[in-house]
Amino acid sequence: MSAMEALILQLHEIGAVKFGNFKLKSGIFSPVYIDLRLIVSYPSLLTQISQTLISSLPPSTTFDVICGVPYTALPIATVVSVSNGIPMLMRRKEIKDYGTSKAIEGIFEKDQTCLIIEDLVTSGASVLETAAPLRAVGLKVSDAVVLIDRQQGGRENLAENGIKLHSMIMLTDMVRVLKEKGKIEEEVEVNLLKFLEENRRVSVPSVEKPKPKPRVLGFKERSELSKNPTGKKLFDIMLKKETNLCLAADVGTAAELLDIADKVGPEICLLKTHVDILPDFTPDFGSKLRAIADKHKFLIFEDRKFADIGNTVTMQYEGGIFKILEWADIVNAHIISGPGIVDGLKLKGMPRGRGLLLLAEMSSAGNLATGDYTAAAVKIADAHSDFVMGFISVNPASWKCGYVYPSMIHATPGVQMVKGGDALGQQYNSPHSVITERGSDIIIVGRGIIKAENPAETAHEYRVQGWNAYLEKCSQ
Ligand code: 5BU
Repeated sequence: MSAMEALILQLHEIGAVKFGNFKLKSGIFSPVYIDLRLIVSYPSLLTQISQTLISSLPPSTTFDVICGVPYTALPIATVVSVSNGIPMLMRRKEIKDYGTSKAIEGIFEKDQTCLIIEDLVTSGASVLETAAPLRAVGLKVSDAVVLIDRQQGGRENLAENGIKLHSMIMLTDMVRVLKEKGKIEEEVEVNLLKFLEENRRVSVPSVEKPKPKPRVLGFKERSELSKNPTGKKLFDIMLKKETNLCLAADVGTAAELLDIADKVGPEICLLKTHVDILPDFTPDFGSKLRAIADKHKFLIFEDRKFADIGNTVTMQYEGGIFKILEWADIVNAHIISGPGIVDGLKLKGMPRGRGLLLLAEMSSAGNLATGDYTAAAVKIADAHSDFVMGFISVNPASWKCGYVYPSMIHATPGVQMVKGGDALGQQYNSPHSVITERGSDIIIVGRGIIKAENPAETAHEYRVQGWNAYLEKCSQ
C-alpha cells in the first residue's frame, strides 16, 4: 500500500471524510464532507501529512517562508515549519484595532516568496483571502499546496490569480481508493463522480469588501474645498449663523419682499427672489435688498433659471430692467442648452465673484430633470467648479456621484413641514428628510413661511429643523 493510500484510509478511519448530503461554505450541497480539523488530535497523522505535503512539491518550487490558511491549516503549517526548519508567517483573520494592527504576523522581507499551505481547496477562495494580505505587505505568492483538492475549480481560480496549486490528494483518487479498499459502496463513488461532473467549477464568492459609508463632511471642511468665492461665503454664513434655511420670498410686491427680508433675515442664510413677479420693481430694489442682506448676513439668490444660449444669457444676466448681475450673489441655470450657458454666465459673473447653481433636479411632478440629465449637470458643474457653486437638487443622495462633490452646495425647493403638494404640481418633503435621507444642504421654503401667520416665527421653526437635521447628519 502506498503512503498516499495509507493516508486516505487513516483520514477515513478518524472520520475526517464523511459521505451523505452536506452544505458547503460555497453554498452547494455535496455528497462528501471533509473535516480536517480533527487531525490535531492525531499527532502522528499530522506529522505524516506535513512531511508528505512538502515532499510532494516539485523541486522547482522555491520559497522563503510559509503561511497556513487560518484556521485548519495552521497546525499543518506549524509542523511543516518546525520539522523542516522553514520560518512561518501567520495571517490574522481578525485584525486588531489596537497594538500594531497587523494582518500578517512574523518576520519577513519584501519580495520574499511565501508558500501557502491549505488543508482543503474547493473554489480557492480561502487561499486567495490569505494571498491578498501577504501580497499587500510585499511578499510574492506563486504557489499553494493543499492536502485535498475537491477538484471544483480551485486550481483554475487560483491560476487566474497567479497561484499554482499543488494537490496531495485529489478527491477522485480518494474515492477510488476507499472504494477499492471496500470502505464505500460503488453507488457512493458513482454519486460522487456525478456530483463532481455537475460542479466542475465553483466560482470564487465575491470577496469584495462592503464600501465604507462616506464620512459626511461639515460645512467648515466643505467651505475649504469650494472653489467659488460665493460658495465659500455661503458655507461660512451657514456655519456662523447656524442656519441652512433659504426663504423663497414669493410675495406680491417689492415692498413686501423688503419687509419680509428684514423680518426673516436673522433666520436665513439665503433669500431667493423671482424679481420678475414684482410689479413695483424700481432700479434701487437691488441696493435696498443688499442693505438688508448685509445687515442680517444672508446672500441673495435670484431664481432666474436662465436657459438660453451663452450669448443671450450674458445680456439677460447683466442688462434689461432688472440688472440681476448688480445685486444677486447667486443665480441659477438650466443645462438644456449645453455647457455654453455656463460659459456665458461665467463671463459676466466670475469677475464679480458671483456663483451659479445648476438645476440638476426639480421638485415639480413629472419634471424631466432626472437620470442622465442630472448626471450631465454634475459633469458640467465639475468642469466649471470655479463658477458653479452647487445645484438645485431634490435627492442628491440618490445620485451615483453622491457625496463625491462635497465642494458643491445642494439646495432643495419643495419643502414644508408636512409632506404633500399644491394643485399645480409642486411636491413637498420635510426639512428632516431633505437634509438627512435626501442628502441636501439647504432647504428652500416659500409658502410654508410666507403664508404663515407669523413668518418670522415659522422661519425660526424651519431653521431649527433644518439645522438640527444637518447636525444629525454630521454626527452619523
Ligand atoms: P414653495 O412655496 O415653497 O412651494 O416655493 C418654492 C420655490 O422654489 C418657488 O419660488 C419655486 O419657483 C422654486 N422652485 C421650486 O419650487 N422647484 C424647483 O424645482 C425649482 C424652484 Br428649480
